[in-house]
Order: sequence, then C-alpha cells, then structure tokens
Amino acid sequence: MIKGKIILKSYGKCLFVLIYSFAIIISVVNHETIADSIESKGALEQQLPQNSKKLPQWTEPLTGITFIQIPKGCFYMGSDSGSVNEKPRHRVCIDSFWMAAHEVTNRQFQIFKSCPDSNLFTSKSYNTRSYNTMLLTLNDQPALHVSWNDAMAFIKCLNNQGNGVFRLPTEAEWEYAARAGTTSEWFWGDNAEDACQYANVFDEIGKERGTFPWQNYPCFDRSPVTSPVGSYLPNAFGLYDMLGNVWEWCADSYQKDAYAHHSVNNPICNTGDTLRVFRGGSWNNAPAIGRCASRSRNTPDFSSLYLGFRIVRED
Ligand SMILES: [Ca+2]
Ligand SMILES: [Ca+2]
Repeated sequence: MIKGKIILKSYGKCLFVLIYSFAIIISVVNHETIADSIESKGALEQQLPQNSKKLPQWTEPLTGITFIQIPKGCFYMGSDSGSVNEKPRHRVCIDSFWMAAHEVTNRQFQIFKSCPDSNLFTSKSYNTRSYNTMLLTLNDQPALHVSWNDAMAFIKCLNNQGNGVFRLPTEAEWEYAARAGTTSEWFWGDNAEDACQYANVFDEIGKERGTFPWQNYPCFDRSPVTSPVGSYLPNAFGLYDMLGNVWEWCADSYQKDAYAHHSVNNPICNTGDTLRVFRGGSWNNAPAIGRCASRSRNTPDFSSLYLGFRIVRED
C-alpha cells in the first residue's frame, strides 16, 4: 500500500515536471515563432499570436512613452485593390526598430513647452479644446492639431535628453508595424463591423453626434471624438490605436507613385516634396480610408482635429 503511494507520488512529480517542461518549450517556441514568422520570406500568410506580450519593451523615463521592439522582417506593403496611391503591392524588408505603443498624448506633448526649440510649436493643440462641446484636451487623449513641424520639434527636444535617438516612423515601418504579420484590410481582419473592438473609428455614436456626411463603421465604439490612448485591443505586436483615433505623421515625403520607386530594404521617400505622409485614419474616417494600406498627406505646417503622431526609437 505504502509502496503504491510512493510510486503514485513519484509518478505525480514526474508528470508535473513533464508538463512544466512542455509549457516552457511551448512558450519559447511561441516567442521564436513571432520573430521567425515575420523574418522569413514566406511567412506573410501566417497568423501571429494575438496581443503578443513577449516582445521586449522599454519606457522612456521623461515622457513615460513605452516602446516595443519590432522584429526585423519582410512584408507586402500596399494594396492592389485600394486607391491608386496604394499600388503596386510590393515586398519590403524592415530592420528592427522600437515603436511607441501609443500615440503621443496631450500630457506628453506639453512636456517640452519650455524646450529651447519649442518656438517651433504652433500650439494649436492647446487651443482646440473641443468638438461639438466634447473635450479633446484630456491628458491621455492623443495630441492633435500637431503639424509635421511640431512633431519634429517635439522629437528634437526629446533627442536632447540623451535617452536615445528618436524620430518619426517611415511610412514602410508604420505599415509593417500596423499590419503586425496580417495581410487583411485591417489588422483585425476584413470586416468593418469588427472595428469597434480594436479602434476608435467613425462609428454609430460618431455619426449620431458628429456632422460628417460620409459612411460610418457599422458598430459602436463609445467614442464620438478622440479616446484616451490604449482604450481598445492592440494588434499582434502589442501596439494600440495604429488604426483610428488620430492619423499619424510619418517621416516620408508624399509621392502618389512612391511605391513604384521603393527599394526593397527600409524604403523611404525623401524627395523633398512639400507634402508629408500620414497614416491610419482617425475617429472621423469612413471605413474605406482607415485601412492598413490607406495613405494621406498634407503640407508640413498643416494641422487638424484628426491628426497627431507617434514616434520610434532607433534600435
Ligand atoms: Ca468613434
Ligand atoms: Ca492612430
């Protein structure tokens, strides 16, 4: 009887060790799969694990902006079924970089008001307090009415702190990060009605309380204007609001046919053109222009209620 108990106890221990070891192996394999699947050429159709928490993170001490290390890899940029400026869909490879998990917030944007370079700030962000009486200036709402020049001034001030080299993402980095291994219209799939779990878009309540005549997403995300960053589910890299909330400035000059001239590795369009790119759509956009491949642009001094930015840290 006693012998039987000992055998059973030993068997239990072995089983525990076996299950624990198996769990570790699965965890490691899962982690490696994220980087490997992005890195390998033929892995674009693979579905990454949802909401990966396994990529390295780092928080910039002054602003509190958290960055996620995006693994190097290749993907297909653009869309052959989208607008003319999204074509051709083409293969691009990106080196590793650190992407901010969130858009820059009102609180973070104002940290550098006293920075010597802050004379470049147009400060419209502080004056645009509401839309249809709904507040836009809460600390955790994204900074908006930020021009490309304003974003560059913010980055210059941040770079002076000595905590790393920061910049705007290239358009290719932005789309690579937004897709996070997916090939669908949006990073959550191809259904517009699923948007409200993942993004603050022009939804049913936006339609009800806004004055925009265009089509809304057929769902209810509860935010008629900007929402506090990180209010919705992230993509597979753990990045929040890559689609919706506010459009995000990129480093690139805008050319309608930029993709025809892209290099395969780390492409950027810096033709010195007077227009700059922004990506991702916002709280007031129709579904057709809030997709991973959607592109928009304006002059570097342009600002609007729908336009903010997020930053990257160089690896
Ligand atoms: Ca909304
Ligand atoms: Ca956004």
